[in-house]
Amino acid sequence: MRRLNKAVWRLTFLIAAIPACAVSYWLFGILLTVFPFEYIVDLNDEFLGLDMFWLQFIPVVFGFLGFIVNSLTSMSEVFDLVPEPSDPKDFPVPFIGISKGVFEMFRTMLIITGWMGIFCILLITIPLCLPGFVVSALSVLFAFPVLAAIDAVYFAAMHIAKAVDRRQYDRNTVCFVCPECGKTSPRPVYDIDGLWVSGLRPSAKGVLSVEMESSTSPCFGSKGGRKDLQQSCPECESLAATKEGRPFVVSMAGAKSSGKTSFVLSVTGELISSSGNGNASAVRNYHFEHDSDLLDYRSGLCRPTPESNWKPHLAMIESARFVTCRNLYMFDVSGKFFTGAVETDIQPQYAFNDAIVFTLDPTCADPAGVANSAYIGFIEKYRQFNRLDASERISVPLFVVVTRADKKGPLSGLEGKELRDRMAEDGYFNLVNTIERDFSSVSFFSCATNKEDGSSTRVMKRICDATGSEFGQFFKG
Ligand SMILES: Nc1nc2c(ncn2[C@@H]2O[C@H](COP(=O)(O)OP(=O)(O)OP(=O)(O)O)[C@@H](O)[C@H]2O)c(=O)[nH]1
Ligand SMILES: [Mg+2]
Repeated sequence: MRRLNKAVWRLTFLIAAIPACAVSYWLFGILLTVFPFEYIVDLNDEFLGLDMFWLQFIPVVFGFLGFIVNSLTSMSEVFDLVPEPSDPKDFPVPFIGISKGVFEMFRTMLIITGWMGIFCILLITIPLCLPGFVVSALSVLFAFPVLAAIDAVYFAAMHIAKAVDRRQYDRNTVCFVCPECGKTSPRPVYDIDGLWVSGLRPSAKGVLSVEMESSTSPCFGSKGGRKDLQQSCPECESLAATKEGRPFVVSMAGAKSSGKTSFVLSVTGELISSSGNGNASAVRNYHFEHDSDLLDYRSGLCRPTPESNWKPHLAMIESARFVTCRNLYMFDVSGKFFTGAVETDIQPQYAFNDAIVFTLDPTCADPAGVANSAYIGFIEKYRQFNRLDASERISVPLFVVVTRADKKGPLSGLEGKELRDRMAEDGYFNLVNTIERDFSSVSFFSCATNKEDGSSTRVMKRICDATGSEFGQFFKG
């Protein structure tokens, strides 16, 4: 940045000198015809014999060289000029240094002109210094439009960069989900130099800085440090090791032993082992205990989810395709939660989930009855939580996932409309009917959730695609 600032600074001198030289050339043509400069023409006619072009051109070259030597080389120190732009630590964006240095630069140019004028007073140096004086004086004049143009570029660039940054920030912080308490807030609280602040935006000092009580934390784009600032949940105040990024939230529902946890572990397990279908640089579980759950699951052990469970399964996806981390939240819950026997009904994700997965075990005793009562238990809580009455349709899409696809049965191998119709004919009529009345978008899938055979991730991809989420690319379809 320091180099860029310096380059733009020096370029300004050079750019201003170009029109100054052109006008000087024209001026020298006039000067050579008036007193006392005709003597130069006389001298030329007598001794040199150059034509008019060279007589006008040579002083321009002298003037230009004099101006450059004075303004850009170490000569500038002798004449008390300012050869460097302001400290780029204060002005991280290249043009800001120039913009803020307008007066410095103008002063510099005036001093150059002044020195040239002083030398001109000594008559003997007129042929050498007059061109320098003329070029310098004109460069001072031309520096103004050049600086105005640079400032215009700077302001336009600043505006665009700030708008992009603002948009990215709004988009990425529109929903912060706390990995600890599972509650959502519009954005996390950021730790800036020991001070907790709740909002950030690009500063007047530059798009690379945060404008708050501190101006030290860069925030712009992928190189920005905002997403790396320590964040905490405004609700429970616990520190969150997540990086800023729009999350994707899935709520699990379904009867006991219907395969909710298996589905979550199958999806997150494959997400991690396939590195987000090869599209992520790293994927990992946020909570360490979910790593051991995954190991158990892989060895064929999937314990019933305790009623007290409230921690979301959070898979953190880092990908060069996105400027910030992407977090997949899957809220698993005990099947008992839907029986009415459990009092704890704080399921904050119901307010902000992007999709709902309802698992159904077609191989248990009375599968339709079991699924039906679990669904009623779920929908009552969901409507109650969101204060929706029974006549209102829910716009969040619901995905019915029939598990145990590895076991032969009337529903195995079916999907979509075929599965839906078979279910409607095969004892699940009430369930299908109620679900379609409650939700405006319902899809039907079947998979073997006890394995990582790609069937769960295929469902997950369809879920992401159906909701228009960019998470779809992390799952094999
Ligand atoms: N064969 C087979 N077994 C499955 C499948 N899905 C789940 N299971 C088994 O069914 C049992 C219960 O699965 P879970 O995933 O724990 O069910 P759950 O819905 O989370 O149950 P709760 O947490 O008690 O509500 C586990 O032993 C799983 O291994 C499947 O697709 N095929
Ligand atoms: Mg479970």
